[in-house]
Amino acid sequence: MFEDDFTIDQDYDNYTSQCHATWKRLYKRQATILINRAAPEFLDAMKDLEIESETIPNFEKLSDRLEKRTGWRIVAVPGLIPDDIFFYHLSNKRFPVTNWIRPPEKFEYIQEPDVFHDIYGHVPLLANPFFSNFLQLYGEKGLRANGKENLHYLARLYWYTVEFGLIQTPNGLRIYGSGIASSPGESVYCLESHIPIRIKFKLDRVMLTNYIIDTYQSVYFVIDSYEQLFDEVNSKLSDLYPILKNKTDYVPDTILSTDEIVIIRGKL
Ligand code: HBI
Ligand code: FE
Repeated sequence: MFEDDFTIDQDYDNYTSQCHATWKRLYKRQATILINRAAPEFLDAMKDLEIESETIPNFEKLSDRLEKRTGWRIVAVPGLIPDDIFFYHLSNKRFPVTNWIRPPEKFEYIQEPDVFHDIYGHVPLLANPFFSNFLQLYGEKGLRANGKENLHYLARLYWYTVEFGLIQTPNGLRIYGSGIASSPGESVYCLESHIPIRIKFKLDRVMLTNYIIDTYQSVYFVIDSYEQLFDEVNSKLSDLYPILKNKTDYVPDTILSTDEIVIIRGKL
C-alpha cells in the first residue's frame, strides 16, 4: 500500500545515559502528579505493561507485552509522519512512536512528540480494549476520509480525545488524553483550574472546534466511556462530513447554549 511506511529501527544502543536519565526524571515526576488525576485504567496499564521507570523501554519487548492484551504493537518512527501513513498504522493496530527523547534544555516542554510523550502518554490506553478499538476505527476512517477538509475534522477529533480528552468517573473527572498525561502543568490545570471550560463530548461539536497547539487548552471535552467514542465515530462520523462543511468553525473558548457544561468540584 505504501512503499515507505516511515518505520525505522529503535536503535536502542544509541541511547546515552543522559537519554535514560531524562526518561527517569520525566517518568518519576509525572507518575506522582497523575495519582488521582489519570484515569484508573491508565494507571493500571502503566503497571500491567511494566513500562520501565529507570530506562527508555525497548519497543519490541514492550510490544510483546502489549500485543498479548489487545493485539497492538508499537513501531519506531523518526517523528511526525504523514497523515495517511499514520492512519494506515493505526488501522493495523500499530502505534507509531518517536525513537528519540528531548534534549535536557527542552526538558520542560517540547512541541513535537518524543518517546516520553508517545510511550508514557499513548501506550497505556492501547492496552484498553475499548479505547484501542476506537483508535483502530479512527485509523480506518482516516484512510477513507478523502479530501483535505475532512482531515482537519479528524485532526480535531484526535486532538480533543486522544491528546486532550477527559473522562467522567465515579470519583470525578480523570485524564485519558496523552498530551495532558505527559504534561505536568496541564495535568493539574485541566482538572482544577477555573479558566478552561469543560463540555460533554459531542462528535459534531468537537469536529467543528479549532485548537491551539502550544498553550494549555481553553476547552476540554468529557466522555462517559471509551465505548461512547467508538460508537459515535462508528455510527455518525461519515454522515457528518457533508453537514459540517456548511457550518462555521468554533474558536476554542466558544460556549454554545447547546453545550452541556461539566462543573468541577475544584478548590474555590
Ligand atoms: N505522526 N508520529 C506521529 N504521531 C502522531 O501523533 C501523528 C502523526 N502524524 C499525523 C498526526 N498525528 C495527526 O495529524 C493526527 O490527527 C492524524
Ligand atoms: Fe500524541
